[in-house]
Amino acid sequence: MKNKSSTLNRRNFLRFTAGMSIALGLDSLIPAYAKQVVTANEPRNKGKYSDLIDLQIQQTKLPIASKNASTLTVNGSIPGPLVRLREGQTATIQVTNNLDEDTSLHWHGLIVPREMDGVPGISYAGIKPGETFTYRFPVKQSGTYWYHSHSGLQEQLGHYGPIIIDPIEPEPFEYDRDYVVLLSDWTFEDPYEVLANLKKFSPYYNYQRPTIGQLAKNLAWNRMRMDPTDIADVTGATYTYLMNGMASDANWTGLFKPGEKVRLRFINGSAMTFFDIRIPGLKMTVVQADGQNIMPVDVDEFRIATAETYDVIVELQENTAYTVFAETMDRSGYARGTLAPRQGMSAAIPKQRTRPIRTMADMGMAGDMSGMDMSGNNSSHDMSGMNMGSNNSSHNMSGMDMGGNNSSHNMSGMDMGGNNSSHNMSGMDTSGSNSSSHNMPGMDMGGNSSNSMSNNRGVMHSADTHGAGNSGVAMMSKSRLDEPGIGLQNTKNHRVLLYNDLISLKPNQKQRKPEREMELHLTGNMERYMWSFDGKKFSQIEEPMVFFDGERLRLTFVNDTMMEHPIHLHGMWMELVNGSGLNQPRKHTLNVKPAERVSVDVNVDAPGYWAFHCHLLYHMKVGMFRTVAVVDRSTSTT
Ligand SMILES: [Cu+2]
Repeated sequence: MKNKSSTLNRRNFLRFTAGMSIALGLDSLIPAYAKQVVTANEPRNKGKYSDLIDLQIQQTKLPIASKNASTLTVNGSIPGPLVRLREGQTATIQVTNNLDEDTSLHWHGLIVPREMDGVPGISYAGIKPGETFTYRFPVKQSGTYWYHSHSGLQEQLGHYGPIIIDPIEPEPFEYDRDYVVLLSDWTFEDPYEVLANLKKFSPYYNYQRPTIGQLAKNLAWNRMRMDPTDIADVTGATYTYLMNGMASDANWTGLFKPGEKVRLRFINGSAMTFFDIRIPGLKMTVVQADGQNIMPVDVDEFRIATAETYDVIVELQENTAYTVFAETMDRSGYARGTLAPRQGMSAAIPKQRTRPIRTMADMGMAGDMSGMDMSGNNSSHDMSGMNMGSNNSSHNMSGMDMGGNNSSHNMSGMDMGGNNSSHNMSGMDTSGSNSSSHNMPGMDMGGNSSNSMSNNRGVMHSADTHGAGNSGVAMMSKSRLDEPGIGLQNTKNHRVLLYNDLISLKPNQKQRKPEREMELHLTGNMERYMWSFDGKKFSQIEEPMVFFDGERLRLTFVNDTMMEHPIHLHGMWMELVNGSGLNQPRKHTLNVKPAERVSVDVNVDAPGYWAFHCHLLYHMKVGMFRTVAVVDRSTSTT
């Protein structure tokens, strides 16, 4: 059984001997949804649910982008097989470890008993070589989810796959067929080598950055440990981006009949990559986020953070092919597939857009100053009330070069620590941001509460900047739920999904005012490739974060860093506080933008220990991770 597929050159096999695989009996190795040409997911009709699902974790040699890859698979394919469950059933899933190291399997987004959550060291001891672990849990929800290893860097090697849970109640939308579209990133490098490269030199994979020489000359940038081209830590320089396990030239294709509605279940199963998804020529109606029904939103594009899922419905009227285009946030690559009425058709692949550049708002500069009138006739930007924190010297932005390649864009007149009231920023490159709509909304200049410019006041960072594990601290954080995210601003006549668009279809019965609030800072030192919470890596933490059983807890995340972090809480839902009243959407993974302040409410109802972490694999690995202990308040000593 082990390595059964090692001699199967999967993609070439498919490409050159299409159709023969069935005759040879090898077809069963490839999950139906991940075949090169698909007519629909495995059936969603009743009675098709296995009583026992068998998953084999094994080393497998597969071709990826026509090259041989040493992968770590579930049942011999990347992604692994579709785990299809039905709400209300009890799932029984056997996972066998055929590796010579420990493994594990976590059900991402599923609310399961703590000992079934699959996190080594927290839920259980992991699965030893040669062992089989049997997961058994009641299925209490429905929607699109995924599973992956929670051991080391195994996930990067292919240890992941999709989950669909069919609901008991009929769904509030209709479609004729559905497809899983699982996006991931593959590297031919050893993942530990990737991590070592990042630790040695964090911009290792940022081939688009300004040269070292340019940066070295610019001492201010060095002091700030910032680089405006830091969009992704790991890029197309090493990654091949996959759609259902296929590189773009293999062109995963989902078939449809003109006139049909097709549901696409997008899953971001990547280790480190944010994708921007569009299907030129089609509107997408987003109907679920993280497996939860939302009020339908028609969009042209949406960003999917690592570990999120979005379900969309598209209506295909024309007898023509459409490209499913998943461009990476840093524009260094893309995954691509096709929806077509017939096999072998394809549509144009869109031109890749230019790489975005971090803005003042991403750096937590006073509000978003990109909209400031830079024309020189405005001398009233008095920032004398701003508290820049205790480590003033690192926030000196003189000589700051926004473009990285244009020395005339500097802010040499800016003195953030002093009382200078004439901060002339003329010449500042606003990186193409809209110059009229962002005029410093509600900026709170040092705690003056009489400021009522808007309901989205920035909040200054306190003097405690969390030590050496946190550098280049965002001084001002604010809500960014109404922003589509970097690189997606100013898209005219092109609607991009916002977190503010996510409104739960049904009101939440258990919603009430939170009794307690915890503020947690997402912190990092990019230069040393340190990522943490409140400045402390997991290895520096002795006590878990304590949640009290039965409480409703507001968690407020403040991102002190210039990178996005998709934050994942195990065992309990996070309800996004986005102004939708009783219809706050439930999220298992929340993308927190640079310098963003965002809150979620949690009904704490799952006693025991749970993982809580950034879902960027290397961020988690180096320490952006915590254990949450849900304890009885009366027995707690804290
Ligand atoms: Cu992170």
